[in-house]
Amino acid sequence: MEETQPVPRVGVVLFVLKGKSVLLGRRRASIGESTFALPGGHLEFGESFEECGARELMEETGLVMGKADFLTVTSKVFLDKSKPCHYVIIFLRAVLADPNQVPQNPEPDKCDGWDWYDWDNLPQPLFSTLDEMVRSGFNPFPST
Ligand code: 8DG
Ligand code: MG
Ligand code: MG
Repeated sequence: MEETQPVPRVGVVLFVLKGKSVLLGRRRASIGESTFALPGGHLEFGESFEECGARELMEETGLVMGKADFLTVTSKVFLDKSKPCHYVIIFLRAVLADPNQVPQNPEPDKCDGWDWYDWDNLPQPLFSTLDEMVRSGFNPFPST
C-alpha cells in the first residue's frame, strides 16, 4: 500500500486580551510540551476562523468569545516530532463576551490550566511560535 504523504493542517489560535494581559496555558501535548501557549486548535470542515476560535476557546477554557479580529498568519514546520507536522496558523485577537468570566480547565490532559499574564512580563518558556512572534516585536494589542 502507498504511504500517505503528510499534508499541511490549518489551525486557529487566539490572543484573548484583557487590559494589558493575555490568556495563556501550560501545554500538555507532544508539540510544545510544558510551554505556555495560546488557546486554539484545528480548523474543522466548513468552519469560519471565528467559529473555530470560539469553539476551541470554549472546549479548552469554557470561556465565551466576544468580538474577534484577524491579526496575522504563520506557516511553520515542526520537525522535532516523530512525525513532522506543517501548520498554517491563523491568529485572531479576541475579547471575552463577558470580561468577568473565569477560565476553567476542561482538558486537563492537554493543559495545566489557564491564567492571565501581563504582556510585559510573560511566563517562560513560551511555545516556540509565540516566542518567535514576541521576539520579533509582534504586539497583539490594538493601536490606540
Ligand atoms: P483539537 O484536537 O482541539 O482540534 O486541536 P488541539 O489539540 O487543541 O491543537 P493544538 O495543538 O492546541 O493546536 C494546533 C497546532 O497549532 C499546534 O499543534 C501547533 C500550532 N500552534 C502554533 N502556535 C500555537 C499556540 O500558541 N497555541 C496553540 N494552541 N497552537 C499553536 O503554531
Ligand atoms: Mg483544542
Ligand atoms: Mg489547543
